Amino acid sequence: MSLERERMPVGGFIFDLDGVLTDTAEFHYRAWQRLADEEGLPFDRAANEHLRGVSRRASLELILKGRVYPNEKIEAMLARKNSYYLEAIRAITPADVLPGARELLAEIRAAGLKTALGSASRNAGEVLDRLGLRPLLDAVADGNSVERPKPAPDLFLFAARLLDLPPAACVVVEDAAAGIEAAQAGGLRTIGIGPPERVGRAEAVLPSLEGVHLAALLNALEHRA
Ligand code: B16
Ligand code: MG
Repeated sequence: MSLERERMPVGGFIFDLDGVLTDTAEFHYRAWQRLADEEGLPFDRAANEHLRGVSRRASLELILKGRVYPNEKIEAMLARKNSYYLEAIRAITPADVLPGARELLAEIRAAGLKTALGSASRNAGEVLDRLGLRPLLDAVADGNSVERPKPAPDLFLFAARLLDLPPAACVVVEDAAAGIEAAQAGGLRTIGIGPPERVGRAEAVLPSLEGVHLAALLNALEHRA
């Protein structure tokens, strides 16, 4: 007797941006480091790891570690960090798509399944355009789409609605613990990209999308489900 639960067939994939389709983490890191240095706040690469997939405001709160500033100062710091980030992403080109990602998006669509972006970034649209990935996506959900950031499920539920699919028919591909948590809270399927220490809660884990085909994603889900 099989104990396996009946699963809804996969209808689409929702991809995170930073850490999955491209590596904007380095640009975020440099922008935060510059702000932290100017403000005399302790910050380094290890601290930056905790900001993966975390919204801009929540990231600043983590950096401030309970230090209290007037609201205007907080808003000014957020704007300054973003201006440093925007300056940096002007250098992004289609060559900055992570290995395997473009091919995988194209393969998923050729197979008749849907693709969406599910990124916490409010700058995701600009990054997508610079990468030349927009034509490979059926829908874009980003930091401007919903109020509550990851780990709330809202962003991925919004993306599933845009794809006109039930959450259980969508697979979220994520590199951040907050993103896996968000997807699971919304009842979406999950594939983690990166080390198991970070994304081990996902149904399946892959080191990257390099050389990964649709069949491998579906197989990985089946064997961990
Ligand atoms: P922005 P993702 C996230 O992107 C980044 O990982 C995170 O470091 C950043 O703070 C967040 O976007 C917000 O970005 O400041 O551009 O709105 O991984 O969800 O694609
Ligand atoms: Mg990410």
